[in-house]
Amino acid sequence: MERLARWFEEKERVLVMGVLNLTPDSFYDGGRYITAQEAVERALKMIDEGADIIDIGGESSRPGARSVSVDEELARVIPVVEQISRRSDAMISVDTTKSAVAQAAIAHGAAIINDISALRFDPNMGKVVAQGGAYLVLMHMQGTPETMQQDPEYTDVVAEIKSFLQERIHSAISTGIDRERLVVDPGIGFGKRLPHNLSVLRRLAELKELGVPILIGLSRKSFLGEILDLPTSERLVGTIAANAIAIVNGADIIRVHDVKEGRWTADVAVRLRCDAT
Ligand code: PT1
Repeated sequence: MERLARWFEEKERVLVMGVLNLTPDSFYDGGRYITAQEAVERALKMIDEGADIIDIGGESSRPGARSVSVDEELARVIPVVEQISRRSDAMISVDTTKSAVAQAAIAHGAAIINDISALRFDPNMGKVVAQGGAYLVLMHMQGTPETMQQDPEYTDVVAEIKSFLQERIHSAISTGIDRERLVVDPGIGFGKRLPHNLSVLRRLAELKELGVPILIGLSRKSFLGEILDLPTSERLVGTIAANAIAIVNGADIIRVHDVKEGRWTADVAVRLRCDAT
């Protein structure tokens, strides 16, 4: 819990969030269910490789993904949260839009709720996060995961994301969440075509004006596949290149599948910011 708090004092560090998917249909490492024990081992390895945060997801949000029931998501996520928090002091984040999952996760040791709907899908989410004293990631998405890639359109993508996030920050604060506990995320690949994703990464400085830390999740996403004409398994170098630029442009937290490479990218790129000492 203390580590994100320290971000506010010591800004010359980028946090690395390692992705732990508990879904059988993840876009990169999916394809089968992993057991709780395998998931915990994977998390401990990511922590050893330099992850500051483990982001645990029990429902896929990739384009076209199907939703899962509360009971199924609880059964996948909670045992893993509980065991990781028992065996490590890394921060635990839970990628969920459901307040029941968030509440149980916080009770079992999660410090961050990563809500890709930014409090829009479950009316109780704000209250649960406020009462639990957790951090909250507010992410931008046009549409829903099922429909978001059908025909995303913007007049000015960065201005629209910025005003959406500003409104969601005010909404979160009005439910009782401290401003100091908020993180924003422009939602790379969530209702955005290639030029939209590129504009966001080029113009991240405009989102810095919101005054809260910025999380970027671009690891192995399809915009890299479009540029490189390569499948997810071959997108690591593109991921590193784009994360380095995102960090130079102001990203504070990067969400990655490949933690060792993400850690090295972060530690070099943060030193190459114009205002680095
Ligand atoms: C993200 C994110 C997330 N991404 C946050 N949480 C995913 N805060 C899940 C593609 O275009 O960026 N930020 N949780 C994964 N979602 C996607 C979206 C995966 C798009 C792949 C694509 O390939």
